[in-house]
Amino acid sequence: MRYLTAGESHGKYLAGILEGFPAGVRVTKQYIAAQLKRRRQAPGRSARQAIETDSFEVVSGIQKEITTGAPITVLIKNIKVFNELPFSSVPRPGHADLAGMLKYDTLNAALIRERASARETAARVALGSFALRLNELLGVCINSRIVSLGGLNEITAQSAAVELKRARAAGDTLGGVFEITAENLPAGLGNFNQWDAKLTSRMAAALMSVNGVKGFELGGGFKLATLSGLAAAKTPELSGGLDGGVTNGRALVMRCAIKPVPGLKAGTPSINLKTFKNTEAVSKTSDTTAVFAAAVIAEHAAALTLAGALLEKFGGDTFEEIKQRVKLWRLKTGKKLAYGCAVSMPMAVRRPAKR
Ligand code: EPS
Repeated sequence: MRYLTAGESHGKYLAGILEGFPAGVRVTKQYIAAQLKRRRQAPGRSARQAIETDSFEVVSGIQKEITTGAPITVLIKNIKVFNELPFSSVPRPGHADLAGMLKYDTLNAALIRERASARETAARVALGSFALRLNELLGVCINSRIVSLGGLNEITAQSAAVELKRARAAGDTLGGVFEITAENLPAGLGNFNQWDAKLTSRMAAALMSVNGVKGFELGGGFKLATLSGLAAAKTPELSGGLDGGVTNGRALVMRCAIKPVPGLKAGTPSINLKTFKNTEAVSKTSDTTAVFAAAVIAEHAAALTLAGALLEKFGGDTFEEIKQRVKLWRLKTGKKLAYGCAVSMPMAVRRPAKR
């Protein structure tokens, strides 16, 4: 299975193509819309999200809401469209602006922002909805939670709202940490034979590709490095569900650190690359925090990678074939696994989305 996205932040459409997805998976329009809404309406979003509706069309690979096995194409319509690209020779420090201007040899940062913008992740969530659904139907439950916001732990809806209001009023932004879990994964996904076959490196790549992510931890992560072998042996769940890059039957637990959005309403010192005069880069479209939206995006990025790993092991053209193989495998490995919520869990039911 592989996927690609295309489209600019203020172009007419965002597009995504998912190839190698099996036939026979029911994915409703409401289900995809609910996932896009979770991304769009996450706390801490900018005014841009109030403008966008993420109205979309699945233009191939599906008939009457059931996948056909052909490549799936999703088109998402942008509401805020630039008929003519603006010009700005002032890069926003911390964004892709300067690196992209150097790379593509342009004085126009707007050209770079258009594709580097996190708007692209709407297309990934649309494609990821298919993968999330496949995981669910095979009993794999992928979830996220916010671990910290702006250095504060134990975040509730109320405490987050207070922090975000304070940051917004100051023209400031906040980073944070989110956790992604995948429960009830069959043991034996991924492979230790090659570096790029390890599910560890594939999950890290998937999650670190989410805009703004600067840190990745699997299971105990950096804490594990402080334990002795004897202590670590008593807490095997700190391996995070992967040993040798292969799922071991425990829940997969990953954490990502996301930086504060660097584009500030309060402005950041920059330079006009046309005049070489010092100036302020002021960002009006930045989120106050990306951590809540990133957690949703990361669920979908994780789902795409895990769907790929499931298809590798249990491959097949139709959902029925895959389902039977997963069932047999669970019966076989379940007897050998003495632990975990996992193996005996019934088909996972996922929270908010209507099917
Ligand atoms: C985003 C769209 C962006 C930003 C934000 C998230 O809109 P624009 O492209 O107009 O700036 O609101 O993106 C970033 C903070 C970023 O770093 O790219 C979205 O749809 O997720």
